[in-house]
Formats: sequence, C-alpha cells, structure tokens
Amino acid sequence: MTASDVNRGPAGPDDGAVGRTPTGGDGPADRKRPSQRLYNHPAAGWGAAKSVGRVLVKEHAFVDGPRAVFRMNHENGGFDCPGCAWPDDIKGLKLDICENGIKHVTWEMTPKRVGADFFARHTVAELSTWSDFALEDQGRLTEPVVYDAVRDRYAPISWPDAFALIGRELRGLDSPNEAAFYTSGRLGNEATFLYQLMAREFGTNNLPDCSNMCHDASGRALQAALGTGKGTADLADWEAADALFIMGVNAASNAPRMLTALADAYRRGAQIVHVNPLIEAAATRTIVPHDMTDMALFKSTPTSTLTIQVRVGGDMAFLRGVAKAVLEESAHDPKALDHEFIGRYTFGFEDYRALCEATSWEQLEEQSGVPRADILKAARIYSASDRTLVSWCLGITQHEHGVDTVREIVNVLLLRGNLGREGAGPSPVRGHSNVQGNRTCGIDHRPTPDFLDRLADACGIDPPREHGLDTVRTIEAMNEGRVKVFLGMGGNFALAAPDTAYTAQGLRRCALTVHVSTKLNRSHLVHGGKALILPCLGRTEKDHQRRGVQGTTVEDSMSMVHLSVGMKKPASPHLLSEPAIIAGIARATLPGSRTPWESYIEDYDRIRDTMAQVLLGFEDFNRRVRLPLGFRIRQPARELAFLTPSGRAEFSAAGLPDAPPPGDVIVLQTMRSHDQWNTTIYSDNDRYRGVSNIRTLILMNGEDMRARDIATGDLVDITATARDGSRRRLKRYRAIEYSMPRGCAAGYMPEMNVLVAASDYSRQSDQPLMKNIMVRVTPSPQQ
Ligand SMILES: Nc1nc2c(c(=O)[nH]1)N[C@H]1C(S)=C(S)[C@@H](COP(=O)(O)OP(=O)(O)OC[C@H]3O[C@@H](n4cnc5c(=O)[nH]c(N)nc54)[C@H](O)[C@@H]3O)O[C@H]1N2
Ligand SMILES: Nc1nc2c(c(=O)[nH]1)N[C@H]1C(S)=C(S)[C@@H](COP(=O)(O)OP(=O)(O)OC[C@H]3O[C@@H](n4cnc5c(=O)[nH]c(N)nc54)[C@H](O)[C@@H]3O)O[C@H]1N2
Ligand SMILES: [Mo]
Repeated sequence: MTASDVNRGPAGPDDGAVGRTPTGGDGPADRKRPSQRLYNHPAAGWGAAKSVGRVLVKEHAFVDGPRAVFRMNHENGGFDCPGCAWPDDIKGLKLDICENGIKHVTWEMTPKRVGADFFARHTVAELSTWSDFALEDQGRLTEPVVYDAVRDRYAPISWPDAFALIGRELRGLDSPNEAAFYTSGRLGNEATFLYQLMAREFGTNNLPDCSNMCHDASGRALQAALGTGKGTADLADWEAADALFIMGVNAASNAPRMLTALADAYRRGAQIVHVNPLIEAAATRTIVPHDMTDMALFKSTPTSTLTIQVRVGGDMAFLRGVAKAVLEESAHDPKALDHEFIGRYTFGFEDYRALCEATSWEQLEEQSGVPRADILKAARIYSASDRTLVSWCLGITQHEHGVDTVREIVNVLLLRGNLGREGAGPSPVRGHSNVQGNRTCGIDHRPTPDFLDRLADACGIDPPREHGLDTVRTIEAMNEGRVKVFLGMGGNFALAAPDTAYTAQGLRRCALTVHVSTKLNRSHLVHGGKALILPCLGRTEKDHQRRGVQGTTVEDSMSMVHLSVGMKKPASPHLLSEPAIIAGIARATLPGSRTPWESYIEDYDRIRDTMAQVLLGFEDFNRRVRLPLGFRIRQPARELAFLTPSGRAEFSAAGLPDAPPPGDVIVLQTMRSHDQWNTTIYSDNDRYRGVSNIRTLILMNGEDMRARDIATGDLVDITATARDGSRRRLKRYRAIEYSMPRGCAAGYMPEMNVLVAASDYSRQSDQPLMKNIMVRVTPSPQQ
C-alpha cells in the first residue's frame, strides 16, 4: 500500500499525505456538513467548563481527573501542567488552571491501554489507514515494541534488548553525524541535559527540536538585540503594564491563562492592543475561570481596547509605522522618546530613525494592510503608556522575516525605554511546557563554544564543535541518506514537520527510527527499516528510582524554573522514565563512557549537581529549585547589562519585507484549533471560531471568495507554489468566509503541512514558513 492509497476520504490531500487526515469524528472529516455558528460567547468560563466535563467523561477520568487538576501548578508537591509554557500564578492561586491544560492532563491519564495484544491484532499497514485521532485514542503505550518486517507488526521486546539494538545501530554508523536526536518541548530539564550529553559524548550536535519550527526567530532576534535569547518580562510585569500589545497569538486556546492577566489589566485601566489578521476570542471578552463570582453571574470582562487586523506577514510594517509615528511626535513633544535611555543604553538609534523617516506611509499601509489612522491609534496608546509590554507567538515567528520582526518589536520598545523596568519589556509566549528549558539545558544544534567548554570541563567529554542539523536539515539529510538513525524524544515528527510526504520518505529511508512516546502516533507508522517504540512515564506519573520518588524541573515562558513531581500510579509497570531510557541507550551506545549514567538515574539530584556546573544561572540548583516557586534564571538584559557586541541594546535597521504577493496569490497561515494540541486532535470543533464538525477547511476573506466565485461551504482545491516552483495541493477543502484582510487565508496544522515545502524556510531563522504559504484557491471540479 502506498501513502496515497490510504487517503480515501472525500477531503484529502492530492499528494503528500502519509495517512488519513486527523479527525475527531468516527469518519471522514466532512461527512457531516460543517457548521459554522459565529459564537459570541466570552472565552473560558462555562463554555470551557462544559468542554472539560465532556473530556473527563470521555476519558473516564472523573475520579482521578479532578484530583489531578487540583494538584496541578501548585507551588508545593504538584506537577507542572504538561500543556503550555505560561508561568504559574505568583500568588499561589489555588486553581491556576485552564480548559486546555485540563484536557491535556486527562489525555495523559486515560485508562485505555495499548499492549502487545493490540499490536498482535493490527498490522502497520492497517494502522496506517486509521485517523490520527483513532491512533492516539487507543490509550497509553505499555511496553517497548520492535517492528517485525515479516509480519508487518510491532512485537514486544525487552528493555535491555531494545537498548542493545539502538547501541548496535549507532555504533555501526560511519560517523556520529549519521544520527539525529530530535526533542519535542515536553522533556524535563534533567532528561534534556542527559540527552544532549549522550549525543555530544557520542559525537554529534545533530539535535533538531520543535523550537526549530516555533521560536528560533525570537531566540535569534533577542540574542542579537539584547544578548539574551529569552523575553525579559515576568508575570509581575504583566500585572504592572499600562499597555499590552498582544501579537500573533491565539491566547484563548493556546495560552488560556493569559486571559486572566488580560482581564486584570483591563480592570485596572490598562490598554490592550491585539494585532492579528483574525479577531481571536482573547481579543473580545473572558470569564475568568477561577473567579467564582464571575462564573456564577456569567459576568465577563473585556480583554481588548483595540484590535488591529494586520495582513498576514504585515507586522513588521505595522511596528515600523508605530515607530515612525512616535518619531514624528517627538518633533514637537520631547517626551515622546526616552532620550536618556536611548543615549545611555542603546546602539544604532540614528540609523533606525533615518530608516523610519525614509519609509513612506503609503509603503507601511500597503505592507501592513493597516490604514494609517489605525497605526496612529496604536502609536498614541504606545506614547501615552509609561510601561509597555509586547507579547507574541507564532504569528510573528513563522515567517521569512520573523527575526527582523521580533527585532522591530525590540526597536519600538527601546524608543521609550521599555526595558529593564517594572511593567515593560518583550515577553514571547513559548509553546510546549518546557521548550524554553530544553534550549537552556543544551538542546541546540548550534551550541556556543562557551557552553561546550563548560560541558567538557564538568563532564570530562570532548564534545564536537561543528554545528549540527536542525529540523529542516535533518529532513533533507534523511532523504539524502546522510542521516540513518532518527531518535525522537517525544513529539510526532512525521506530522509536525513541514512537507509531509518528503518528511515521511526521509523517515522511511532511515535504517532505524526510535520514538520515545506516551501514545501511538503517525510517526510510529512511518518508520525506518528497523523501528522501536519505547513507552515512557508521563509528567503526571510517579517516578520511582532507587533513591526514592524523583521530580524533574521545567522552565516556563518567563524563565522561572521549578520542580514538578508526578503523583499518579504509572500507566503500566513496564514504563521507564525519560532519564532512565536515555541512560539505557547511552550505556549501550558508549561502552567506555565515564559518565555515571546509573548513579544519575538513582537520584536526579546528582544530575542537577552536574547541571549546576554547566549552566549559567543554575548555581545551587538543588536548593533553589526547592524554594516555594522555584527560581528565576538571572538575566543580564533585565538588569540593563547587554551581552552584545556593543555592550548595549542594539537597534536593527532592516529593510521591510516584500509587498503583498501579486495576482491571485493568497498568503495562507496554518494554525491550531481550540480542540487540539499540536498534532493531537481532541475533536473536529473549534469553538471560539464558531466552527464545528470539520477540520478540512480554509477560512477566507469574503471579497476574495466572491472574486473566485466561491461561497461558504463550497469545496475548493488549494495549490501551493514553493519558491523553487514546485507545487503541492490539497483537494476538496471547505471554504468558509471569515473576517480577515484581503489576500489572507487560514487553515489548520498539521493537515496543511502537506502544502509547506521543506525548502521553504526562513533564511533568517531556518524556521519553515508555516504562516507564509503562497496559495491559489479554486473551486473543486465537480465529481
Ligand atoms: N491548547 C493548546 N495550547 C497550545 C498548543 C496547542 O496546540 N494547543 N501548542 C503550543 C505550542 S507548541 C505553541 S508554539 C503555542 C502556539 O500558540 P499560537 O501562536 O497561538 O498558535 P497558532 O494556533 O499557530 O496561532 C497563531 C496565531 O497567530 C495569528 N497569525 C497568523 N499569522 C499572523 C501574522 O502574520 N501576524 C499576526 N500578527 N498574527 C498572525 C493567527 O491568526 C493565530 O491567532 O501554543 C502552545 N499551546
Ligand atoms: N503547519 C504547521 N506545522 C507546525 C506548526 C504550525 O503552526 N503550523 N507548529 C510547529 C510547532 S510550534 C511545534 S512545537 C511542533 C510540534 O511538534 P511535536 O512536539 O513533534 O508534536 P506534538 O504533537 O506536540 O507531539 C505529540 C506526541 O508527543 C508524545 N508525548 C506526549 N507527552 C509525552 C511525554 O511526556 N513524553 C514523551 N516522550 N512523549 C510524549 C505523544 O506520543 C504524542 O503523540 O509542530 C510544528 N508544526
Ligand atoms: Mo511550538
């Protein structure tokens, strides 16, 4: 059976798929007519409570679910929500939770199990015809399995044999660089540290991770501008800001606990500006979920004072417009700029000023898609605010000019000295719960020489110095036979990565693919000649080791590091923790290793003692991480010390991106629905956007639809043209009219990764252009 054979649904990719589209229903996604009611419900509140109830019932998690939820994100003894990376409430709020976090936790706590009998019943060819939803819905993986090519089935294997198999394959490679070690941002800090140590002791920096698709643009921009790869604001700053700019994030779905911060900000009279092509739920109103009076009275609080519907990819021009307006104002109001701050702490201001002055309002309007009057409104809010914070997520980063756009955010902040003081600064919203910690603890295919030196000193290894492969380069290398072993620590590489067919082909060309996972997913079915699935403990589960129950640490979006201790009985007695799996692989791969792998696993404090020697800001790690809220990693930029070439915060003066594409080309952005976690789909609904029963859709501007003779509900074909001229197509998607600027469209990841060419990545950040796909949309031919 070939890849495209399995695409039998009425809506499905033309080319490039590796399986049925993920769907929460029991059949093809659009068997039922899609319905789109544009809800006017406030975000969170009772709608969210109802949705959580449904999930708890579905996962039969009524007994453990509520108990676990009350232990989540607690300052003492709880586990960190494995969902998003929003920080925990600093006042120790007792119900610091959200609908999607609860869904996420109960997803992990399902009583359903996938054991040897399951794999005996189903061939891989058969499982490949299942929807992605159906695969994960089978429940938790319970024992290690190995692919048996003769029977086309996975079969049980012991842990020692599994490790030995990996060790043999890795040691048999011509070069350590023929292996790639992928991380999804779930992995705790201790496992992360061991994982990169194993890869580097083995001899490679091939450490692709989900950040390569997520926030590398933010990291690179902030590093260049401020000498730190992270935001400088923390939750206390969110509580003190006079103006908050929320750019390119769907907070109500993807960082729901931000809603509380926005509602609080509104109540104290702060200005909240949302910049997004869509008017997302967080840009309307919310019922604060833990405010019982609000819940009881259905009382909602607005969460926006201004919404700017920017063109997809138009943010940099918008921001430059704000800067231009502030500079114009400074001609008659000296207080418009913070001259003292600019003079003392920044570098490159005059070049930036000249560039803003030389850019015409016409160009800014055309590229941003925002009328000058609206840019001026936003600029007035910015000028009137003493303390401004800018937050952003993927709408800013997954673009060709993601790095320049984040630098433009910093430029705007610097003009009025919004850095290193209360209520101000850049504050990116990170994705996976520990994606920021992964980078801090060494998952980086471009490690700094300084980091490698400290690693070498503390661990007595000789790490390779040349840069390794990122996500996109790994896909290319697998296809070209340069990478032969792929190891995935969590995640679902086959679906999350761009260019689904090409990625699948790469994975299939590997000699060995290994996935450390909690649930069955597509990546297990798109496998190499040899393949292993290794099941691990989830974050909610008790991790018993020789010296007692172990906790692992995580770092949130705002650089707070704290301990997370699982409390649930493991889903199966055969599960190992992620650190133990890594240590097992390391021992089998590095027979002469002097790293104390076994001792590390007996007591994770020992891993943390080594980490304290290697990682800056982790001094006295074991003690500080046991403080009630953990600790914040010290950040020089927050204290106005800048580790940049000039020793100052650096303005950038980059040219604006290209104008909107000509002709009938539409810029398509791919995003998440409310009911999904990346490649995990909970249902076919997207409540806040008023969509139900469908994921195979494309949201479009009404005039664009009429110009193409398309009405809401019509079937359309979407053809993407890559930079190299190659084409990728999705057929028979439903078009739905939605409020957004002309020339823009939106649809769901991961299905639409079929359209993203692997070669179309940003030359600035190397991130695939997942929000910048050039497409033509045409009515589907009658069948
Ligand atoms: N429940 C839930 N929570 C999650 C996740 C999940 O899948 N489910 N995923 C986690 C991960 S890994 C991440 S990285 C984050 C992702 O969090 P988000 O960044 O919110 O993720 P997306 O769903 O991709 O939404 C992108 C948003 O940017 C807007 N946008 C698109 N293009 C542009 C543009 O050019 N300019 C501007 N200004 N806006 C634009 C879209 O309309 C949308 O509102 O969420 C994390 N949290
Ligand atoms: N088109 C498009 N594509 C995108 C994006 C987009 O916006 N548009 N966003 C990108 C972004 S931001 C990201 S972060 C990536 C996400 O990419 P990934 O992180 O690779 O994907 P996930 O869907 O988060 O991974 C889900 C799987 O993780 C495993 N898992 C869950 N919990 C655990 C655990 O505790 N331990 C282990 N070992 N495994 C676990 C389960 O088996 C589950 O099936 O997708 C990227 N892809
Ligand atoms: Mo992400």
